[in-house]
Amino acid sequence: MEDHASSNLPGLSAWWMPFTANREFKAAPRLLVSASGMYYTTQDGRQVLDGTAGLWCVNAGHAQPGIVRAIGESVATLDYAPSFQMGHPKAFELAERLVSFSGERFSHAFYTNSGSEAVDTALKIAIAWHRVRGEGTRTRLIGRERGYHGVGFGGMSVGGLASNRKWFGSLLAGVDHLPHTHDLARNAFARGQPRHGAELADELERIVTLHDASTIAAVIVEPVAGSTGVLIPPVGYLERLREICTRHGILLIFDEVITGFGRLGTPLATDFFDVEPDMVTVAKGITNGCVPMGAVLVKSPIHDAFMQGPPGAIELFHGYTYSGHPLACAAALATLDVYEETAAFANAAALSSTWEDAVHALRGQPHVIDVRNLGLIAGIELAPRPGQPGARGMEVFRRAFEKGILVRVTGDTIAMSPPLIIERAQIDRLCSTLAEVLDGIA
Ligand code: PXG
Repeated sequence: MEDHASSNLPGLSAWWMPFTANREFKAAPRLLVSASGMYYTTQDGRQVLDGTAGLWCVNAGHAQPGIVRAIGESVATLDYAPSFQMGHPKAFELAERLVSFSGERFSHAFYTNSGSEAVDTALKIAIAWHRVRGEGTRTRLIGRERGYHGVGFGGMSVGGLASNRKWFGSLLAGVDHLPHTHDLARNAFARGQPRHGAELADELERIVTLHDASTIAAVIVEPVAGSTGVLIPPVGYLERLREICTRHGILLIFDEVITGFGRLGTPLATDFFDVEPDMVTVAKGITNGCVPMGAVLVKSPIHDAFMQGPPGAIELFHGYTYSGHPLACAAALATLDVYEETAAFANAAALSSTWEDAVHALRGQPHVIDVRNLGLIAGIELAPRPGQPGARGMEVFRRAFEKGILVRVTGDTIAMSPPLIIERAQIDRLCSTLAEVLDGIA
């Protein structure tokens, strides 16, 4: 086999890598050079089983021919088209597809290029919506501790991960946070939704009392929190948030950047939980990770409230050069086709109990203090090494990669979210490799 490591390796210095320990990585790089189905191929020619769908995005598996073809055809036909006062057919076609994908729960789509942009867009729409309806005092945004909503100033501000916030100054004013729902004492090793914690949603009542509903625009939460290390909502929690928001005229936004497109075996988490927010943000799986794209799906009363002024007036002063990029729209349309043709969501739903059994079999392995799961998501929380939070998790990640599986690690929680086309034998391999790794580390 060709020695990739010594032949094609570019200089590693110039790229300042995101969310990466740059110096450590560059001393011992992990480079991926191709991908197909459930596997990555590394620079040194190894096959790595993808336990994370890239970064929660390649839900249909890698290099799906229909998507690859659509992308090639699209760029050769219409490389770029402006979306300000102009349009192209695929952007309209995709919006209609997304509306029907959502089961008509949402009536309109606004395009962005990432989850972060989708979140900032949704927050801006929420504030502007109250204003167009004459409730311009409603500007406060409520997020949640341990929430992750990307890295724009809006998303960072409503997010609840201290290390993503503390470096960047005063963030947005007028933001408050719900408590997170992680409760190992009551819920450790829960299968599916944990039983305890619905009452934590009542904290929203306290926040409303403190600030007054007339100052609050929106609440944003991830229905299942991913980046923080997989937190599954307690039974009844999301329902209660919905009820409190409705009672006080506050918009509820579900950030479905990781839960959208089949992760729970349904199109959206809103279908899984049957709790309807006013807006959802999506990204990642919308194009199977092939082309950057995000979107905000909104209910018709939100869209329609903006359509009141003179018809020649711009209704929303917001958008991106690449909103509705032809390449992204073509990729998304082909991705939706592939999800349908392969019955990917049904496969995820059918496998979720096998997945649950497999990951819960890791209970009892060294260092494991919790296992949590829903749909095709799992979090395996390890006890941290004393005085070294995250060190044990990082070692698991590195050793697992050496043994041919890709997992994600946040602090000391291992997160897995494989492509929805995963097979039983591959689930077994992910879990047995993890068990070996856990056995072998201090
Ligand atoms: N919202 C949520 C819920 C996310 O999970 C974003 C917004 C931001 O999306 P963009 O496209 O701007 O990155 C995300 C992103 C991880 C991991 O390991 C998760 C994300 C990104 C990178 C790593 O859990 N989620």
